[in-house]
Amino acid sequence: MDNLERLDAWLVRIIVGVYAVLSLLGFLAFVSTKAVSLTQAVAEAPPTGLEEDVNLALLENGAWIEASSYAYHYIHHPLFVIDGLTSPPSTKEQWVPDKRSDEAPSLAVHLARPSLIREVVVYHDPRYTDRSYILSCSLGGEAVTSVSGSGRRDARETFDLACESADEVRLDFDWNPDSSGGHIRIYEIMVIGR
Ligand SMILES: [Ca+2]
Repeated sequence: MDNLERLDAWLVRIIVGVYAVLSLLGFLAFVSTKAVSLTQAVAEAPPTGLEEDVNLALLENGAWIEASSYAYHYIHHPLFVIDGLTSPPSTKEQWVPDKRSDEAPSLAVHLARPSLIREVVVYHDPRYTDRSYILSCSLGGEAVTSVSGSGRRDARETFDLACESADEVRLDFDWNPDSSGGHIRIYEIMVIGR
């Protein structure tokens, strides 16, 4: 009987030990994951020869997103920046990079076709103030024009970013995620052109 009890005790120890090791491995896999996001175009490009400027950075205008990361456990997906809502009903609906894993956050809005860009508008969550970024437009992956974030704390930042032909607008951040200002929270990016 004693031998049987000892065997049971060892079995319990082995099962608990294996469970603990698997839990630790699962936890390490979770915290080391970097949620890169690459979306697909779900709409057609606007026609060429438009008579008026439009917001080209919209899901419904064929735009798509490439983000270095997002805070996936809080569901701050980058698609929120091209959904057309600049003041959404929930603060969930903003892009936030993943502080745990992303040392150099970037967000690219790919346009459905090369376009004339006159202006870019960035809508920040005004509760947070990080503006340490370079905003650029590119064609075929080559930067055409770049400007720096204003450093002001306005919720709405406007850039006269004249690009004759570009198919991408991107923000590259230089951040310290542990600083008091190290919060990147963006509701929307508008790319005005035709
Ligand atoms: Ca939005």
